Amino acid sequence: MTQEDIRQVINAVQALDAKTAKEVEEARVRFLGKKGIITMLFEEFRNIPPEDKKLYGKELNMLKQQAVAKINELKSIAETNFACEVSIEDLSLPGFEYELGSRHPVSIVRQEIIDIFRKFGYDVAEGPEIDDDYHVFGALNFPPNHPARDMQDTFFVSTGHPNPLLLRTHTSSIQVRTMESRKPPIRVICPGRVFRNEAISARAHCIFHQVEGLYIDKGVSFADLKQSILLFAREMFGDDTKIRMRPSYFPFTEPSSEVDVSCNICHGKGCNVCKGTGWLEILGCGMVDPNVLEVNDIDPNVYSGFAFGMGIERIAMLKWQVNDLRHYFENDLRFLEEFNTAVEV
Ligand code: 2U9
Repeated sequence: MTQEDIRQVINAVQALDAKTAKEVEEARVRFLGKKGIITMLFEEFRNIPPEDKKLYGKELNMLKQQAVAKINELKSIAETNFACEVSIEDLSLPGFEYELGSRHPVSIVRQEIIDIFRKFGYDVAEGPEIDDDYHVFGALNFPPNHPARDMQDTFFVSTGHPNPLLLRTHTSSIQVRTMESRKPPIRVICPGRVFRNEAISARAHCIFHQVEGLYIDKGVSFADLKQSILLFAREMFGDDTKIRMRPSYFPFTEPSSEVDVSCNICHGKGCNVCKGTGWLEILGCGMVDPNVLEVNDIDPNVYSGFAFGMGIERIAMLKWQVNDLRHYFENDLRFLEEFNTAVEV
């Protein structure tokens, strides 16, 4: 290789002309490809005597930079030309495809739950994610030393005063705020993001989403609760769905119950998803504790009510048989694209 060889290649690069993307790619391969002219000159550089290496090295590097710049310039001109040609010369060609996003599975299930309860006459209410101890615990009959009020279970934003700020651990605080601003009858559904100080695993996360509901009126009974949950379960999981209620405990409801639906995969026979039981737990519920009504200025001798709460991720896991909660938070497109069919335009 001589300096004259390098100069000739520089001239050839400067004179390069390529109109289409294909021609540009051919030029790139000719000069910069694995066996391209410039690549070969770099190969020959190894045999240059040490005293000439500095001079040749500098010129070769400049040559490569010029070639890359030229190819990039030709490429962008070719792309612009192509776009102009297409729009001017052939209007019948199909348009460029836009990649449409899709709804997140949590949003899909959230909307399904809301739509069902809207049909039952419920309004939707939202509230702050950072709330105070009174709205999250105090007004809901949590005793002062309840473990949920501990730093290990709740993320506190401020401490050291009687009503500290914290990240809500459930959306019940929205129902409390609804009772402050409205008089019964109240029929409200409260979706939202909640926070609990939990180690992240396949079955638990420190952030998840809930939908809770509250119905208060004169003469609301446990039978109303049971029928409402049954109708919801049938709308959500199919007409032949059965429910069963197991006694439970929550500070804000008395009596309280956990609700299972019949497994819609094995129809009660027992499978992996229902762990052989034929039942899947979907929500908790109960009659609003009279203390809660009283604290919120509603006379428990006149009014009664029921409330329920469910985790959206849990329902979505059952619906699509997702076995790891973390998928919902990692934004991996391979997971999210599974829900592409649900796009509404
Ligand atoms: C008021 C009165 C009562 C809301 C309720 C549940 C039962 C419940 C859990 C389900 C799974 C939370 O996401 S989860 O971990 N919730 O079991 N929630 S009753 O009761 C209320 C709310 C507000 C004023």
